[in-house]
Amino acid sequence: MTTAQAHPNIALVKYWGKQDSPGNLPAAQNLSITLAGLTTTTRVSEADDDGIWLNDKPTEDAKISRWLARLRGTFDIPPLHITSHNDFPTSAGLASSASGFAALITAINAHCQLGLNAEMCSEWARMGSASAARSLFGGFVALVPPLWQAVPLAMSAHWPLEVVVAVTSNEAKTVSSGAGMERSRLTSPFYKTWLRDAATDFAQASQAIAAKDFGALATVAESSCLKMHSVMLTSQPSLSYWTPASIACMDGVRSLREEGQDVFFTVDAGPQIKAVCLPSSADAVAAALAATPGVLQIIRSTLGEGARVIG
Ligand code: 2P0
Repeated sequence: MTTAQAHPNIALVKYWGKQDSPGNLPAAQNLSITLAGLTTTTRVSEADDDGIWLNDKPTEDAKISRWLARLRGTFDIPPLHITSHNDFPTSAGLASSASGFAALITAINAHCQLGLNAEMCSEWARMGSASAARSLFGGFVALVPPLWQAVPLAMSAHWPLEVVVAVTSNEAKTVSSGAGMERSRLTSPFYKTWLRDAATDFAQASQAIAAKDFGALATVAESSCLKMHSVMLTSQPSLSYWTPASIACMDGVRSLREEGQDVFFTVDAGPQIKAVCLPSSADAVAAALAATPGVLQIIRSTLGEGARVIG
């Protein structure tokens, strides 16, 4: 039996849309931070047949089954009993598929002695869920061409940012990210503009991280997030992920910033708000978001490490 852990990551320069080619490749480079405060723990052991338990419930997951079949096309892997547990809401815009595939390939790699290094694990994780490639690494992480294996940009200690997650719904999303991206690629009039801007956003964010320039990172990260949601909203049918509480939280973050706090927001394919801040602002940000009507739960996190075997 082998147990691995991985954390979700949140993109500060988002990707939304895939390349029209095999390998589950993002259409544009993207950049994330890994969150210590949310954890997926995955255990694999040999069994007579494959079986997957997600959060203690037996699960039929076509995505995981297809991915396992592909892995078995390259490696000799016996039937596996897989259990995976998230200590945070699953499939609700908190990147559980990212931590899930990162923990799974890390556990299988160790258990079945596949001999993959972290970059190769990242590539396999990406084939399960593109954002999962980034959860192999901690701190600040890039997912870039030509290899589309994640690349660590900086360790957490380089710039120990904090993240306050405001959970505004525990419902699983109705349209998967993959299906939503394809809808946007085919129907949003803003899709091409979105892809055109990605390289500039990526360069600006990388420079801001290297220079620890919070204001510059805030500007480019909020811009990337809002451009992605503009693409989502202008898809047909529209992909509208925000609740009234999400909008109230974004307004709250802007007000906090006007009051002098170092904070910006980012939002993924779900209604949760992630407020990224300097440690000196984290208490004020958490208090303000906790007091926002419609916020169900606050999760606070520092930046975390990459996927690893724990036993
Ligand atoms: C991101 N998201 O860059 C963007 C922003 C959500 C919004 O990557 O189809 O898990 O499983 O490969 O990569 C979520 O989508 O999609 C995602 P699949 P993925 O973090």
